Amino acid sequence: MRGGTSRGLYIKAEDLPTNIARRDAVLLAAMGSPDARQIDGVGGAHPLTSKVAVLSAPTRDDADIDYLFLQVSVDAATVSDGQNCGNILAGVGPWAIDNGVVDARDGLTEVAVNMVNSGTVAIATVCTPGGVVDYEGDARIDGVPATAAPIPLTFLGIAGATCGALLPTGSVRDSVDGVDVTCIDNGMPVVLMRASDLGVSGHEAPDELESNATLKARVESLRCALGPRMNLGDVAHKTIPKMCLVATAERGGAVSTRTFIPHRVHEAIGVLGAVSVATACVLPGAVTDGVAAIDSPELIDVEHPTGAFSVAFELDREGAVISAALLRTARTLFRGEVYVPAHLYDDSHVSHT
Ligand code: NQM
Repeated sequence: MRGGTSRGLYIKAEDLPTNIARRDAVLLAAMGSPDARQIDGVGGAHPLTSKVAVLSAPTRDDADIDYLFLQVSVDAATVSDGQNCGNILAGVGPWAIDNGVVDARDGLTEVAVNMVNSGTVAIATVCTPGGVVDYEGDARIDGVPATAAPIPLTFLGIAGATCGALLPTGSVRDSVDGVDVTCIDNGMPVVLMRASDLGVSGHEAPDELESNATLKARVESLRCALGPRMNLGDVAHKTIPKMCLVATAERGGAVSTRTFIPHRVHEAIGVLGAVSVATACVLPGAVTDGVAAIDSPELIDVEHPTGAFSVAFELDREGAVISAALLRTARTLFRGEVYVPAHLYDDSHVSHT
């Protein structure tokens, strides 16, 4: 399925080996990793198209389905459950209904998804006229050419979901290696830095930033220094924290972003990544102060290389974020079986219906 601006395999947990090492070997083979082109698998040769949703019956009373997100590396033999993915999440509601896990109503159906990676619940609202998922519609999200049915997502209680605190270093702004940063986790651990502090405008195209070896090395060195301070331990081989360069908005939004995820630069921005960035924008003292233009703290437009991402907040009286809502779309692309070498899997294949 395409989920938001990402694409991945949606697999029933029961169709995968229970042993984690075997499961990971099967997923690496299914995607064709490690290989920069993923030529021997179904991965799309980019972190945004090398993703897996593992789906199973809910393990908590307030959820309809469990969703474990796995990031399959493209050019390394690693599979990580260390982060969430709000884009792939967008496909989980429709998948749950299409696969009989959730009964649809006539009109709109709310699906409560337990995001196993963080132990938090997201609510997805799926268009279900006549009790059937409707993927067609007029909703447009930047980074996806076609329109589709809207899938609003609402996140509650995601502050510190991974790092244990919204501001895991205990401070809204830190200085590391001469660079001011804001480390924040409102659903995704993100380090915000002003692009100008790193010698770039923050308006460059992703491939231009990716080919800047000096910048990449600097960003990675800051990331590895900050990982332990964000309660993430040694992050050298982890996909978090994400590293986000912020600059003044170019198209009337609140702020412009370029996000290292962490080795490639996102063509857009991750869902929970955008929620974390938008949250920093409404925090006095963050590195976005003087960079972000905030018309209303309840609606923050986070610009990215292919458009903008609107995050709507419910705030308490003190201005603290209670919940975040945003719009995604999703589409089923293919339903079938993906084959892996027989020695990896008892019956030589893994099905993903
Ligand atoms: O932040 C990419 C994506 C993501 C993650 C990444 C995401 C999120 O665009 O919730 O969606 O940052 O690795 O799919």
